[in-house]
Amino acid sequence: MRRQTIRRAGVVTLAMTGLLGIGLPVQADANRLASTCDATFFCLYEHDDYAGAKETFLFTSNGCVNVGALNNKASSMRNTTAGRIQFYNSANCAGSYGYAAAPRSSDSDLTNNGFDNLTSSVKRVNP
Ligand SMILES: [Ca+2]
Ligand SMILES: [Ca+2]
Repeated sequence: MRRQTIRRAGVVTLAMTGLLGIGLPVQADANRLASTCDATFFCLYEHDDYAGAKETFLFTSNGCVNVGALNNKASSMRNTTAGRIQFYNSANCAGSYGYAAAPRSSDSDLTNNGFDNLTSSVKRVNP
């Protein structure tokens, strides 16, 4: 767990260094938005380390949402919500969930949780 945290910190540092190298403020803003998950959102990413396409979910209450473009493609996630997010292999949160993200947590690689490229729906529940 500690090792993962350190690795994540390294990724953030690299991303910030990359932004410093960009001269145009507008472009830097766009990159920063693309690489983060704004507060109260839940975000799935196509690749490890929050790379590739991103799908953003806004949960206004607890409930289930089917994954769209990233169905069976999500490889990392950020949960900035106060809720726990459960990951399902099937649509409509059918069956039992295969992975759960704690409130305000992130995971740069879902492979070690056995849930890489499987997520088809997500459900927010009380932590
Ligand atoms: Ca993937
Ligand atoms: Ca699936």
